[in-house]
Amino acid sequence: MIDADLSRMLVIRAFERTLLDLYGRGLVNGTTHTCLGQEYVPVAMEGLLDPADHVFSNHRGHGHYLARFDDPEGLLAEIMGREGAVCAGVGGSQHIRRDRYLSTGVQGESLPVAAGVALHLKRAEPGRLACAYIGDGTFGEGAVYEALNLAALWALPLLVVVENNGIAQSTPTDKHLAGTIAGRAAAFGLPHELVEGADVDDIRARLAPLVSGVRAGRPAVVEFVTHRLGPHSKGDDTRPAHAVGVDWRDKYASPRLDRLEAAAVSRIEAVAADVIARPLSRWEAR
Ligand SMILES: Cc1ncc(C[n+]2csc(CCOP(=O)(O)OP(=O)(O)O)c2C)c(N)n1
Repeated sequence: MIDADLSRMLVIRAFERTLLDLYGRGLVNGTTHTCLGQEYVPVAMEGLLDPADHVFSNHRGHGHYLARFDDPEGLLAEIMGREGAVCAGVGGSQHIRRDRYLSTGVQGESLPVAAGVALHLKRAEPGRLACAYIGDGTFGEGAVYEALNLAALWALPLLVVVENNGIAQSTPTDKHLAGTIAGRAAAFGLPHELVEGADVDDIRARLAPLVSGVRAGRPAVVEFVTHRLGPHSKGDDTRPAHAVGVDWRDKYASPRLDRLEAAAVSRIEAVAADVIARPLSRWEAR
């Protein structure tokens, strides 16, 4: 039986690897930020969200989109400027809008917007929430604190998901962030949950009460301690080679792989790769 979460994670990973390959071959313009190694975060979170909740994504958002929508073809078309693009090709990698999903490449831009949407939800659709993904480096933006302040003050249904991958572009977290993310949440009286494991079921079980609290007007910060296996964008990584490998067997990124037979994993991986390869070969054939 195919594990839906695992196959979703592997589709995201295949998508990101394909993109890096396409860039390497000069087939994609602009820039892109892949979430290799962080796939489990949005896959776990989507299991706690409702399609009527709002999701605000950032520059590293392909996984956030693909965990919400089963649409690798639409996203690939968007990035490559092909027919079927989810935003008619004007958004590209970082600026996607679809239903209640919105991403931005501008760090810190989304949190005040998410707080505003959370205020609307509180008034018009109680029980719904706004979930915003940010990286550790985005705590360098003042708008983040304005949003946290109002979220706490007005008891907004705002869930802030921090993907703390230990680095912001090329600056390690301990070189850009004084104190801790927990301390910053505490300064506003917000609950903070630290997630260090990568097991999707465990994560959901652990965060379910917190997410219910957010729906009831208790905003919260969830901090995932995660690892970016790929470069910041395309080839710009100053970390040692072992820190940036893209081997899917990395246990930290995909603990579920351990529980499956190698052959079953290969089958799921092949299906995931095929999902990405099919539109590409169709476009190439034209
Ligand atoms: C306002 C703003 N300043 C600078 C940038 C350039 N930039 C893009 S990503 C990035 C680092 C972001 O680090 P972090 O928030 O930790 O997220 P990660 O890339 O690790 O996922 C920077 C400086 C930007 N996109 N927006």
